[in-house]
Amino acid sequence: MSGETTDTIRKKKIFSAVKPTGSPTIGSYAGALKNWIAMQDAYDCVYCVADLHSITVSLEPAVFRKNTLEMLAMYLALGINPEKCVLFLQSHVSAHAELAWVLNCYTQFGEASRMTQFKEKSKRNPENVNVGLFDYPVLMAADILLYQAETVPVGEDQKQHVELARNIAQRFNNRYSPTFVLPEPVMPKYGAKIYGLQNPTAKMSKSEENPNDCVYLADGADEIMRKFKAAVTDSDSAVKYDKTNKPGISNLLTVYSVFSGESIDKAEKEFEGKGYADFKKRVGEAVIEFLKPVQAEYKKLLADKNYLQSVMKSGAERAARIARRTLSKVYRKVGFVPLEQ
Ligand code: AQP
Repeated sequence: MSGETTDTIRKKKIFSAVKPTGSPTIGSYAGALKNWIAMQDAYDCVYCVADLHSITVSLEPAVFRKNTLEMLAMYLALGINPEKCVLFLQSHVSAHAELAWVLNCYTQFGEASRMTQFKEKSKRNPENVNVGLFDYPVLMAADILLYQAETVPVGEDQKQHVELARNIAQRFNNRYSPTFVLPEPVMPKYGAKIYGLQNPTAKMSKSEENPNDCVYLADGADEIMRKFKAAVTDSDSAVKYDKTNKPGISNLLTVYSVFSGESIDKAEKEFEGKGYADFKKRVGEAVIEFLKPVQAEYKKLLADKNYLQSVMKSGAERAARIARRTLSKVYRKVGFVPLEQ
C-alpha cells in the first residue's frame, strides 16, 4: 500500500531522499538505498530525489537535469517500486519549500551553526558558502516532517540532521500543540559510512574530485575492478577488520559485506591466508555481480522517458496530497488567515 494507506494494522511511515549532485555511489547505496528497498513492504515509504537540496553547489543546468533523471532511474533499477511507495522529485511538491520557510523561524541560528556537514562543506568550498548550504538541514526537516515520518533511513553523516529535525518538531509541538511526529534516524549495521578508496578515513562522496576514490553505481565493470585494485590498503597482509589500524581493509570488508550479503566475520574467515590482491579482486567482483542486472535495467529505464514522466507525475500528485495536509495544519496553528474556498 501507498503513503495514504488505511490498513487496519498501521504501517510505520518512513521518508528518505538522496540529492542528485552527481551519480549515486556505492556509499549512497550502502548507507541509505539498500535500507529503502528492504523497508518497502513493512513500512509506508515516501522517497524522493532531493533536487532542491542539490543547488547549494553550483551545477550546470543540463548536467543537473541529467543527474536528476539518472538518479530516479537508478532508484527504480535498484528495486524501488513506485506501486509500493510514493516516489517523486522534491521540486515537484512546493510544500517542501513552504514548510522550510516556516521551520526556519523555529530553528535557532546557533543550532544550525553546529551542523558538522555545514562546517565541513564550508571549509571544503570556501568560495560558495551560501545561505542555502546553511539552511539545508531545515529543508531536510521540512522533507521529513511533511510526511509525518517516524523513521528516516540515512547514512551516519545525516544522523545529526534527523536529530535537528526532531528538535525543531518538538519545539513546534510544544509551542502550539502536537503537529509533527518526532522522527528517528535508522542506520544499517554495516555500511552506515563507506569511506573513499583512495582516502579510507574520509567519507566516499559523489562530488569528490578524485574519481578513483569513489565507485559509482553506473560505473562499468572494468572501471569498478580498476578502482578496487588501486584501493589504498596498508603494509600488512591480513584481511582483518580493524578500523583504527587498517582503515582501507576495514572499508573494503564493509563493501564486500554490503554487496555479497556475507557478514564481516565470515568474510574475514573466507580471506584468511589470502593476499590483498585476491581480496580486492573478490570485492570488485562482488560489486560487479550485484550491479550487472541493475545496470541493464537502468539503461532500459533511462531510455523510457515516458515511463519516467509517468512515475514522476503520479508520485508528485500523491506526495503533494499528503504534504498539503501537514502544511495546512501548520499554517492554521501558526495563525495565517485561510483563504475561504
Ligand atoms: N559514503 C557513504 N556511506 C554511507 N552512506 C552514505 N550516504 C552518502 N554517502 C555515503 C548516505 O546516502 C544518503 C544520501 O546522501 P546525499 O547524496 O543526499 O547526501 P550526502 O550524504 O552529502 O552525499 P554525498 O555523496 O557526500 O554528496 P555530495 O558529494 O554532493 O555532498 C544519505 O542518507 C547519506 O547519509
